[in-house]
Amino acid sequence: MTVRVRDAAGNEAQASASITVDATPPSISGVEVKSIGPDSATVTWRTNKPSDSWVLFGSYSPSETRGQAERVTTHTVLLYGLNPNTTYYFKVRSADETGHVAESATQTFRTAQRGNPPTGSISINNGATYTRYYDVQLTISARDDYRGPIEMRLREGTGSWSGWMALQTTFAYRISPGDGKKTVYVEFRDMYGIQSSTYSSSITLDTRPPRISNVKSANVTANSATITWNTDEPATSRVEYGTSGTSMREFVGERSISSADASTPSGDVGAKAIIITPTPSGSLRTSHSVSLTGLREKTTYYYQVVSSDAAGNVAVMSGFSFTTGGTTPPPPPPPPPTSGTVNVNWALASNGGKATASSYAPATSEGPASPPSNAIDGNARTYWEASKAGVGSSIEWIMVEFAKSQPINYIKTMSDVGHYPMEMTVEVEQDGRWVAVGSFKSTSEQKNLMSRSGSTISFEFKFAQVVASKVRLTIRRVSNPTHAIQFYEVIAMNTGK
Ligand SMILES: [Ca+2]
Ligand SMILES: [Ca+2]
Ligand SMILES: [Ca+2]
Repeated sequence: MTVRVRDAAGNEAQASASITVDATPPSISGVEVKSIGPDSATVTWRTNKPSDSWVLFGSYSPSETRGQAERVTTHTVLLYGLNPNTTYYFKVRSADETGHVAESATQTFRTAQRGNPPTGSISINNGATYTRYYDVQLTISARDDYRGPIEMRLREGTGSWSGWMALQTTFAYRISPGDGKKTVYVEFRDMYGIQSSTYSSSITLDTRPPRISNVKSANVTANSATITWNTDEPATSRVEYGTSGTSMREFVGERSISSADASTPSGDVGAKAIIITPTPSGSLRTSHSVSLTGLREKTTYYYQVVSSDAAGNVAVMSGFSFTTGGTTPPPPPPPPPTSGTVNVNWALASNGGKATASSYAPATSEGPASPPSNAIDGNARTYWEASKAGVGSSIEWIMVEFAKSQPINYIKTMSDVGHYPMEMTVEVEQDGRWVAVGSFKSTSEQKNLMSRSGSTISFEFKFAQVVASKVRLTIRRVSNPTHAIQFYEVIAMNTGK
């Protein structure tokens, strides 16, 4: 293009310039809809020259607009906030720098269904039945029909839910203290907030070792012996023995768990938590019988019994021995009570005795209650046990009331080796007043009254005959301060001597 000018005087000037005139709009090709989800989709297309990127869309007609003004030839526009399972109408629009606009034909796409809730699973300690630690390991899995992040939340028992957190397939979890069954629940939700049903797994927390009682050796021959004992819950059977009281290197019975494991603590062991407890290899029972064979004749063997419950809590009771070669005949049984007024146990319930006590251990998952009536039922395996361990600053007592006043000169108690009194007063009631007929406060006083048979500790009090209707035993200290006082039987009679 050229411009020529002339003024009134006839002077002429000339100027030239050139411009490019683009009269054609961009050409749109390759319109595609990708990544169609329940609430979003991506629209892409190409243009033959740099142009801006706009998508007009709506569920009835293209009414909303999304895009960007930047001029490109490859266009990508994300549509979000869409409704699931809905048909959308859309067209794409691109304008070049001179404002020439191109538009595609109107097309449709349909968003995905919102889908189903996640499904999943949970297990505690790989499905173990028992644990002795508060710290456990959860194994969690979850699946969803949409490939978005899954969240989870946790709850124990009737507690409250945790906050939602990202799915973690291995999760260190702390169950609440207190022995018993613990159930952990998990729920999941997908990225659309659709919540799963509740899944759960349970494990039984057991932090208390078995209680061993009634340890006896029997059938001792020149080269064999049988050791029997009881536990108050199903437990393993193992006898460790040797010819020295300090080195019992031989054993018979359970192989996996020995007395060396008895010192491992239970419950809260903090950073040292051993998540998975060892499993006993042998079967679990409450009545134990282990035979020792291949023994040397006329030899004293020392032994201890070891029992582990299913959770791996180990109890050891030691201090026993026997001598092979038939040199240890069993002690003669005590004479049976005779009729009349001599050698009749007036404390016995079947003779009208009634027992009351300061307290007694309630029933637990480990065993039945230990009411004072157990101490006068004539059964040397049932026992009264106070509810508090070690007695402490208070005292524990058991009182037996006879059916009527009786002459007595002898009182005997029987306890388990871990549960016998270290300080005890024995009183009888005469004319409404309590009168002491025996007591011990120190081990030297105790020694004269005490005898032992297997794991049973007995105390015998002999005194000048009195006529009484009640007997009271007051205990101030227990042999094992972490145990409660226990009496298998209380006997009160007139020996006639
Ligand atoms: Ca889903
Ligand atoms: Ca236990
Ligand atoms: Ca009893």
